[in-house]
Amino acid sequence: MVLKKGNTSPLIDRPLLNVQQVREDFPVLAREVNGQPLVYLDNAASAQKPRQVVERLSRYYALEHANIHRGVHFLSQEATSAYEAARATVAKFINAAEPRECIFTRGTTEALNLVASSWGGANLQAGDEVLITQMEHHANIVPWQLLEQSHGIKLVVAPIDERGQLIVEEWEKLLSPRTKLVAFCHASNALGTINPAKALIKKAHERGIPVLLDGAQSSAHFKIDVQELDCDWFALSGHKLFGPTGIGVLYGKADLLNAMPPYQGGGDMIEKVSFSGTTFRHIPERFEAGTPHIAGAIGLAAAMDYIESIGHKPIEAQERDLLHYATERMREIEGLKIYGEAENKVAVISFDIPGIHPNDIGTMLDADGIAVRTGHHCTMPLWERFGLTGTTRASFAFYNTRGEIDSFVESLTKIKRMFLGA
Ligand code: 7TS
Repeated sequence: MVLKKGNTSPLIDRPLLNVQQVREDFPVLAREVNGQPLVYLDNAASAQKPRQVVERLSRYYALEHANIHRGVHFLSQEATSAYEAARATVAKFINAAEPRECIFTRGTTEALNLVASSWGGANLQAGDEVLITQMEHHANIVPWQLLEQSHGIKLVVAPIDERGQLIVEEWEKLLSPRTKLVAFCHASNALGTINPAKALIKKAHERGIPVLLDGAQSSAHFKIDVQELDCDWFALSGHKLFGPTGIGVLYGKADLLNAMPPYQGGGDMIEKVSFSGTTFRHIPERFEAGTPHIAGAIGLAAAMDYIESIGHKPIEAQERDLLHYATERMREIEGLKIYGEAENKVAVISFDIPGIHPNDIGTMLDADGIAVRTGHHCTMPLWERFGLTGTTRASFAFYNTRGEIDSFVESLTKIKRMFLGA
């Protein structure tokens, strides 16, 4: 997704996505909010759900539910098959070599914490360094800070430039013999920046350093191929992928995961338990203690099937068009400053209008039925870098339209006039 300044023309190679037809799959998009048609531009926080996902969840709960991996009866076996089929769908979606490399978690946050707690807890010692970037979500900062407290490790932060891009040379200089792990977001939730993951992973691997990729914002926008990326771990959240909340995935290379100690103890993850000691199962069960979010996993697979049925190429083309169009239209508003002008971006636009608080912008947009996020977007240190406390953020999905962007820009123009005159 290359954003070229000044290019608003429709892309010639744009594959057809019938947006109006796709919108029919999302009942919420037909709602009115505050007497206006809903314009949902908060997709980076959480995306809406198509009927196909809602109906799959409903069918599971209405007809197919039982606990998994433990019943000899029909329903338990049926639910187990559906849960394990969901794992296979996830593996295919991200091109994992094997389904067992995909661990179901509560979401990206739990996936990142799992690596920090299990792998980090076992492998990191005082003085070891974890290298992240300035654009990380709190979920890829705080787990490492907990290890600073418990293990005396050091969190090292690579800088970004004015346009919101990682300064790769500086990042590379920070790789040292003390660096034991590299972790970064594939795409930034606050700036939209897509990091050059494959190249960074290669550089880290040349030094024998494993890499954890936070895919919360990339996995909904473009095709993920964990084998091609060669990342050691990859985290994603179902709810950002048009799937249910409370479900996510930690992908990890099989040998690496099997060498990690359990993260939580309980049912399903054990081989044999006695009061004198317990042995643990291999992946994936090793990291799925207790009754998992069965419906969530099945719903996530339905969401991935839905995305595949539309196709990554049409989705990317539609989002690229929305990003170009929105960027150009927003630049018409004098004084509005966009934060995050990386050459390679997902369809996320953070902006500030000096003199108007983001919360006021968000509240006024809401009055016009337009949903955006305001504040720090869980990237407080990033905004410190830009001397701000937060921004307003519009984030797009393939079901958004140019017409919605026009309404958004019209509303912004009105808000600016009300607060600042002219
Ligand atoms: N990493 C990134 C890059 C994210 O954008 C988010 C959530 C997370 C991790 C955590 O994901 P979770 O599903 O476990 O919560 N980002 C946002 C956001 O931008 N607005 O709300 C949540």
